[in-house]
Amino acid sequence: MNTYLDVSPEVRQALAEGKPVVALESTIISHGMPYPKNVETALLVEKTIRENGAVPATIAIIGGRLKAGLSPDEIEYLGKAGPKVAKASRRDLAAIVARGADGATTVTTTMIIAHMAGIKVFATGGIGGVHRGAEVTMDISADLEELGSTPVMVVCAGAKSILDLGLTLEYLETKGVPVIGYGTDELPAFYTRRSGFGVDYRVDSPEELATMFKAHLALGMKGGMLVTNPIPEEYAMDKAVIDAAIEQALSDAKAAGIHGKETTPFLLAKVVELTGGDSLESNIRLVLNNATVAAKTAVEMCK
Ligand code: PSU
Ligand code: MN
Repeated sequence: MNTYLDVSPEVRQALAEGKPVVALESTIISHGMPYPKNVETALLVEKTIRENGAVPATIAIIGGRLKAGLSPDEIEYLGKAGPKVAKASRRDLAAIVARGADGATTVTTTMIIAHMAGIKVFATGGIGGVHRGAEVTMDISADLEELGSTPVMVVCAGAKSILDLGLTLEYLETKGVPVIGYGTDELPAFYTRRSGFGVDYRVDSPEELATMFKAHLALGMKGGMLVTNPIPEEYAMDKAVIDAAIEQALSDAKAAGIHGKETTPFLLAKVVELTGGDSLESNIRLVLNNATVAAKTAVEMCK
């Protein structure tokens, strides 16, 4: 076990007994949603995972320790601190650990720490991807590289159209990452169920997902598998409303000269502000939906 890693007693015991565990990220808590909804959601996601038969392992860096499994107090601490906590991607890990600092883990670092701990399934909201205009800015999320190299299943609701979804799929293809539609042939666009882009394979049950991921691991594939699970119809947003908010957020980001690691948190916060909280409600619902599929798949993985 890595000397910088602390696996909580509950998660350690579940892993030792071959029981299902689902990893959860913490940037969605600190940078993805406002306080206190972020903390309420993080705790509700953990509860949903338990109700579906798995043990939740929320991942973060606290006091320089890589944590797999947080206490409710630690979740409250990260949620309250919000964007004051460093958003930790792959390049930040060594610095944060060496300085004994705190870090909120993105999809990238959550995959890294989950893999260190021996956790195979991870649930989140949306992944980072190729940003619109990346042919000029070269802004491509480290999440795509990590998906190309770390063998963890990531269950998400697709990607937001703050990104260029077509280029994101091209990048994943280059990296050899299978993109699976859960109950759909189309890549979901986070707030809406459809994007107009096809997925590689459609899978309709947690059993089938587990069988496919077991084959992926047994084949020694070095990267992950991306499962895209559409937001439930009743919580999906009106496409015109969300598209307008995203366009506005993108032009505000440009006007404010936002770049680098600030881009995604800025866009996420703007979209929530512009939609008067409707998008936050959709965001919460789709995360819970992903937690359910991930937990059921983790259960199947253990059979
Ligand atoms: N997209 C979302 N919600 C999020 C994120 C992305 O819809 O919370 C967060 C995740 O932690 C993701 C990170 O890994 O942003 C990607 O940031 P960047 O684009 O800077 O790589
Ligand atoms: Mn970026």
